Amino acid sequence: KAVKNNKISLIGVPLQYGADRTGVDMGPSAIRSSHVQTRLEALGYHIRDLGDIHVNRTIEACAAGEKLKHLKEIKNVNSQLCQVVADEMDKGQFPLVLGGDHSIAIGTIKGVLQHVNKLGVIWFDAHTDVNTDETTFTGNIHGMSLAVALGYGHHELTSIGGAEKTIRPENVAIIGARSIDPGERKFLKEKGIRVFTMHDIDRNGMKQVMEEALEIVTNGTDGVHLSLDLDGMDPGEAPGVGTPVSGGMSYRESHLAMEMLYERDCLVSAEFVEVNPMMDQHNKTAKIAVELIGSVFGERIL
Ligand code: B3U
Ligand code: MN
Ligand code: MN
Repeated sequence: KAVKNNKISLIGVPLQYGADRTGVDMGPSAIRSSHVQTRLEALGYHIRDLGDIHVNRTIEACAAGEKLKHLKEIKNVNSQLCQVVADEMDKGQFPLVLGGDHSIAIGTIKGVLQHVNKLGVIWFDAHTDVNTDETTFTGNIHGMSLAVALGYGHHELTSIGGAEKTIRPENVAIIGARSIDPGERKFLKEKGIRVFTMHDIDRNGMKQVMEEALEIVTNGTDGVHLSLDLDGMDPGEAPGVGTPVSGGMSYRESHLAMEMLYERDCLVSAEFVEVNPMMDQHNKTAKIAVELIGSVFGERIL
């Protein structure tokens, strides 16, 4: 088995505050209803479903107010998530986190970093999520989570799980980007983060892009985390996302990326985020999420 660990813990995070938009909080139930557990069991994995992390839904927690919207509750949820992910890895479980908006990558990655010192990250997304409190136009924390994992941004976020626990820019590969803010452009350039844009995928094909990306995330690391934002895919195929951007990765390209990740045998954790059933057609996007989960855990056509 190429994902050596055959014990998976499912962790739902019904968080929407990072996207400041309703619907994405229903992502975990949409993915569960699309039979993620039986699909993984059919591949020979043992699944422990931990249920959902508690998200406070009172008016106070919902109040946006400050520049970073819903900072307090997002910090609270991510701190819990960090602890749960670390605890599961302690028990030898593979954490598979179901979002929820992409701000949950903060808690997932910080949790994994309690175990894996040098962690590579594949960030599959239409966006690059490297805004900080200083560069953000929207105040939405889901556009900041990769920067936080690298150690940049608001102290309330970078301090989760310990400010010293960070990933390194040279071991990050962003795949599928096509919507990058000016401040993010500057950040990516300054830190030397490798971005495989849709242009690169069009020009060189997903096979070459993944070969290069896998080299970056495995070089000198002890494991790789997959952070997959469903809006990386083309909204024609995966319409159930909060911030669709046209011109995304196709169904086949996305599966190829997952299959190549499985073959490389490097994953230690994964998360599938931004599934928004309220924007979806017949739960199509949650179903695609489950199919991609199948591929990254070893499902093959033949
Ligand atoms: N970069 C923009 C837009 C955005 C980021 N992530 C999503 N949308 N899903 C921002 O708000 O930071
Ligand atoms: Mn994202
Ligand atoms: Mn995105």
